Amino acid sequence: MATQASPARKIAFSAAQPTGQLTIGNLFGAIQNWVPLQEHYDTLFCVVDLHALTVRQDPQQLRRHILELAAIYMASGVDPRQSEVFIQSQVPQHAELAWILSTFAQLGELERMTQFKDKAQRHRHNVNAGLFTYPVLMAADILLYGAHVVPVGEDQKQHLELTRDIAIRFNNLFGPVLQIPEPLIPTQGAARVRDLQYPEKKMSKSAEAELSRVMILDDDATVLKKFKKAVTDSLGEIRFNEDAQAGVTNLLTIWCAATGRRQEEALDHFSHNMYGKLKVETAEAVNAVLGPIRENYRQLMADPGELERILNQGAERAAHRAEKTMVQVMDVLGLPVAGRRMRAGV
Ligand code: AQP
Repeated sequence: MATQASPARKIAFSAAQPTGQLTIGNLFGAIQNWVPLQEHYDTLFCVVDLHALTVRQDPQQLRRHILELAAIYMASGVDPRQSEVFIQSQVPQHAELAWILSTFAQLGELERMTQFKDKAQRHRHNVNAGLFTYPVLMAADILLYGAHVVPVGEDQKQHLELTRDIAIRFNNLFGPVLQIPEPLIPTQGAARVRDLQYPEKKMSKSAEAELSRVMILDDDATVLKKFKKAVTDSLGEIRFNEDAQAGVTNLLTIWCAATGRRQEEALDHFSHNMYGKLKVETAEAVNAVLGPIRENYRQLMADPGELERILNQGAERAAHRAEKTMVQVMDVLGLPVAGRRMRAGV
C-alpha cells in the first residue's frame, strides 16, 4: 500500500472524471505523465465522480465507470503501493472545502471559464449550478492535499490558474494555510490531443461522433479504422502547423506521444511519406501502447472486490490527510474545530 507521506517529497495530485471510457487524450495528456511522478513525488490520483454529476449520468453506468476508471489508472501504471488511489465521493472533505472556497471565488471569474461556456452550450437543457462551480470543487480537490504540482492537459490550465487565485486570496486574508499549486503540462508531446474528425477541437470522451475519439480500450482494428478515417487536408505535406494543418499536426503529436520520440524525429521519420503511412504508423504506435494497458485492465477488472478494497483503503488515508487541511482552514476562518481535532486526532 502507499507509503507514508514523507515531508521531503513534494505532493502531486491529479484526477479524471468517470464520464465514460477514457480517450488517448486523457492518457497522453494526463495519465501517462502521472506514472513517472510516482518515483519522486508523494502522489494522489483521484476518480472525481462528484464532478461527473455536473452532466446527467445513468446511475448504473456511473457505478461501472467509476470502477473502470480506477482500473484504467492502475492498468496504465499508477501503483497503489506508491500512490493514493481513491474515489472523490468517499472523502467528504472535498465537497466541504468546495463550499468554503466558493465564498472566495468571484462570479465574474467563473463566468470566464471556457469549459463552462463550452459545456453550457453542449448541455443547454441542464446548465446547472454545479457546472458553473465545477472549478471550485476542482480547487478543493487540489488544495485539500497541499499539492505542489498538478499534472494535467492544457484544457485544465485555466482551472488551475483559478485554483491558484483562490488559494492566494485565502492566504492573503488568513495567512499561509493553502499550498499554491503549479500546473504540470506536457511541453513535448500531447498537452492537447485533438478530435480526429474536428481537429479544431480537443479530443473528448463525451464527443458525439465515435470516429472523433480513440478510446484506451478500443481494439487494434478499431484504432486503425479511426486513424485511417482521421481528417487531414489537401496540402500533402507532413509538418507541424497547428493553424493550417491541425489534423496532420495532431497525428504527428500522437505518434510522438506514443513512441516517446521528439518532433524533429517525427519529421525525419515521415519525410517523403504520404498521409496514409502517417495514419497507419500512428495507429500502430498507439496500439503498441494500448495493448499492455488493455491486458492489465482485463486482469484488474476480473477481481472487482480487490479493486474496491484498494479504493477503500486509499479513501481512508486520503480522508485523514484531507481532515488536517479542513481543521486548519476552518480554524483560521473562526469555525469550531475542537470536536473534529479530537475525533481525527489531528
Ligand atoms: N484531448 C486532450 N488532450 C490532452 N489532455 C486531455 N485531457 C482531457 N482531454 C485531453 C486531460 O485528461 C485529464 C482528465 O480529464 P477529465 O476526465 O477531468 O475531463 P476533461 O478534461 O473534461 O476530459 P474530457 O475527455 O473532455 O471529458 P468530458 O468529455 O467528460 O468533458 C485532465 O488532466 C485533462 O486535462
